[in-house]
Amino acid sequence: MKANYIEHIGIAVKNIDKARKYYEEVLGLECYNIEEVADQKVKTAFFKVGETKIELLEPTSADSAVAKFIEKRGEGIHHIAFAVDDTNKALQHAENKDIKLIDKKARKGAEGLEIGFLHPKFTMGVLTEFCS
Ligand code: CMX
Repeated sequence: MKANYIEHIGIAVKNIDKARKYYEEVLGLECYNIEEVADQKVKTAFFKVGETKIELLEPTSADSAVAKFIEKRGEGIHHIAFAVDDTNKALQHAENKDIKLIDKKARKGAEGLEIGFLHPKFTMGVLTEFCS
């Protein structure tokens, strides 16, 4: 298993409409997709920066993982997602190395990707996502 590149960086924000102005007006990036991921209780906005994307995450419900994160830590970097060839194989590989999985199996995330998360307590505090 080898992570191919950073697919995206997830950033928790309170309000996408407000936050996107910084990415558009200061960094000159273009928002090419806004999508709600009902399963994760978030609204997402995507910007491309070279091969990598920035994913803004706004909670759509007070009990979403992102709402909890903002309440506890404030807005900021929420997770790093690595592109892998096969999310299920990458999850299995991590588990074999004693990393606790949040997702035992890949599931559908934004942009139709197969995604799976590793627990931040086992990855030096960085919530890590695999996607393929
Ligand atoms: N990065 C690093 N650490 C995090 C974290 C994050 N994003 N979110 C929570 N933690 C830490 C907490 O600070 C806490 O640490 P302490 O015990 O030292 O205080 C610990 O993990 C447990 O956190 P918690 O607040 O009690 O929250 P939960 O256990 O309920 O959930 C987590 C934490 C990571 C398991 C949960 O947020 C999760 O399942 N995340 C994966 C799904 C997700 O994040 N979806 C949103 C994005 C979806 C998308 O990109 O489409």
